[in-house]
Amino acid sequence: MKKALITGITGQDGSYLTEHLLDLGYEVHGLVRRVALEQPEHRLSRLRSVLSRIHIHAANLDSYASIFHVLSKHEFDECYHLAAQSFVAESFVDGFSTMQTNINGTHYVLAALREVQPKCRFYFAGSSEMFGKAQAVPQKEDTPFHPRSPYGISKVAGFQLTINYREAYGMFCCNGILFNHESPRRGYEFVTRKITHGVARIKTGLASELALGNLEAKRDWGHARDYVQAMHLMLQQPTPDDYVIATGETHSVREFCEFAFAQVGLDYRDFVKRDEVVYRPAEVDLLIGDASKAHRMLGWKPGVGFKGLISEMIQSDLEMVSPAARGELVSPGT
Ligand code: G4F
Repeated sequence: MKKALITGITGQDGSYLTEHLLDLGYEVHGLVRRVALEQPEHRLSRLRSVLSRIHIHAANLDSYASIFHVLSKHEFDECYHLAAQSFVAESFVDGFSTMQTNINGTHYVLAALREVQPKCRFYFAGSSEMFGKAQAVPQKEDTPFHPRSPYGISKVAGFQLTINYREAYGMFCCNGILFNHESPRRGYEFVTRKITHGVARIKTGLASELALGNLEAKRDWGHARDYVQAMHLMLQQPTPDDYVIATGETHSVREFCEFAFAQVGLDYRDFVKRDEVVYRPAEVDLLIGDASKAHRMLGWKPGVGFKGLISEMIQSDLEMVSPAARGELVSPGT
């Protein structure tokens, strides 16, 4: 039985990856901050259905010693490094801790692996934010990076560290360059969930408006459940490499709103208000990925499209805010 370690196991991607690996027969271990163990109801909620089948260890990405301690006690075949400060807007507020967690945390995991189990295969959660002010459309593996936020810069550093450990020490290290991926498990601070949860609250009378920032930004949005499968496939290849994971379709935040509100028979223009506060000092205007290398080499393809993703998120949020609101969707998406 293969053993995998997931940092960031409590998040959206960590929870879907855990389920995927358990389905494949893996023994799954996860690193969580000690505070998560003190508040399991809240902090481990995405793992509720699998908690009895996985192994949780307390460790902190700010502490090399705590990571080393776990890695020296258990041997792993694969390590998925997903933990990060992943909210781009927050990285403008506190760039220092974003850098600390995302760069040093990645370096600590790589250095500890090299020290105690250099044969363990390593996956780094790179991001399309690294393309930032995109130098080509669509973006693929050889598109130059031009990050536009402390978060994007921290991910470029993690990406380069991963390549450096591969080249310098011969370790099996892969970068996934994942474009935006969402689901009903997405945090409420990200725009997709903010919209679908907002739509559900408005539809059920719990709110009357939704305040958003830049509606013209365009993103390539896929389903997180599809994207974790690509992470796993990268670590099953004969040689380590880097892959763009994306749907190849782009939509504006405005289009997301339009479709999401229409799903419950509403017009977004009647409810969406402008909020200056959530505009960013530097924006990433257009992201659209070319995942043809992943199609070719990994046999990976996204399963859920833009409309299907939004439908699933709206349905889930309707059920969450009001169980009586089941079946409110105007028409299922594709
Ligand atoms: O949902 P977002 O906060 O995601 P963003 O910044 O694209 O980052 C996400 O995807 C990356 C992959 O490319 C990940 F690496 C990263 O960790 C994260 O998962 O914002 C999307 C867009 C932005 O252009 C933002 O300005 O939506 C715009 N937006 C407009 N109004 C808003 C809002 N974003 C948020 N969070 N909240 C708003 O009210």
